[in-house]
Amino acid sequence: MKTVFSPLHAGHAGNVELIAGAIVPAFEKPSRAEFIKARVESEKLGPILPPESHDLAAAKKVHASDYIDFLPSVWPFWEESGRTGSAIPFTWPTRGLRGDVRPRTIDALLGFYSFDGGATFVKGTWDAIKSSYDVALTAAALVKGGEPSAFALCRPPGHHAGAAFMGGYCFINNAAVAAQWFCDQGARRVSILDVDYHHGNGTQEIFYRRGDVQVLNLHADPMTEYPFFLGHADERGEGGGEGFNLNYPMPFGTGWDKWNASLEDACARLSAYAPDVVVVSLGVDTFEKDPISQFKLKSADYPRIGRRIARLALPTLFVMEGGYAVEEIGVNAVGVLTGFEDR
Ligand code: FKS
Ligand code: ZN
Repeated sequence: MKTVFSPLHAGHAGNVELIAGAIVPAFEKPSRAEFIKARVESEKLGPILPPESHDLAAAKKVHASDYIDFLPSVWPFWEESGRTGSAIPFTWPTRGLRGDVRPRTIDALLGFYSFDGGATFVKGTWDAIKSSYDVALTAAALVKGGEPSAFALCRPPGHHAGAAFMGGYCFINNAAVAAQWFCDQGARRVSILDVDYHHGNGTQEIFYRRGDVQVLNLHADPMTEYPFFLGHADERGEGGGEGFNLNYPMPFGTGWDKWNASLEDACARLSAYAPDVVVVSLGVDTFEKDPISQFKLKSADYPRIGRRIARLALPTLFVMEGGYAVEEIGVNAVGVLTGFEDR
């Protein structure tokens, strides 16, 4: 399997986050991607290719145009405003406030285009976002070109980013961009299988009213886990999308047997939908030693996930999302891919 990777992810570094009463270095950090890349190399998964540059038209098919234009403007605006440190959203137009009027200052705009304080900017952030987008589209083109599968080693991740908002370390929804791109290239149906520990709220929002993209999400129950406000089992799509969104919320402590039962059900639904291509939002924060998660998957379980996905016998694009046990993230993420290749 070919991997697409860009070193530009590394400029998105030194970010901080607010968690459990403390401001700490963000868990989503450059070494994550480097550990995965090192494992791709040591396992000889296949060649590692640089991305080709794409314009932002494909991003604007799933995201609002003004939102995409905002992202590269953040850092220059931040500096013009006399700021240093990192740009972090902190005020949101929740219930009772006006979310329909676009304000003017950088602090206001950061809140207007986000749902939490988890998507933060430093100088190199836009170039990293853009490289992650290019990685996803380049890997998608490999699959479209006839490769049975490809690995988009994206960083930053994407599945929390909605049509017009960032959050949870995510800016551009790489998996959604790729799925839409497959549609535009002639795919009649696309399935997105999101196995990250957290619900892919952005992906769900983007495709919620569409029947041409099936979205299957396996994740920790939002009653107790981030992103808290989406991802319940009764969210099944709307209008033409009715029945094409499926959520599998699971409790803290979920291990392989229970998680695998959800995977089996999701795979059966996926096969019944008979898509032309599958996009896997690949998070490995379901791992037992993940520092911010509460599932109990073991390293030996990841190849089993890959094997099950391979049995779908469909062209498959893997798009990297979360995973924070950095020592093991390479073993686990690449374990899915070697399992997929059954070796
Ligand atoms: C507040 C603590 C909340 C945010 C967890 C984000 C998880 C991101 C992810 C992704 F795949 F997008 F990377 N924790 N600062 O793993 O779902
Ligand atoms: Zn996650």
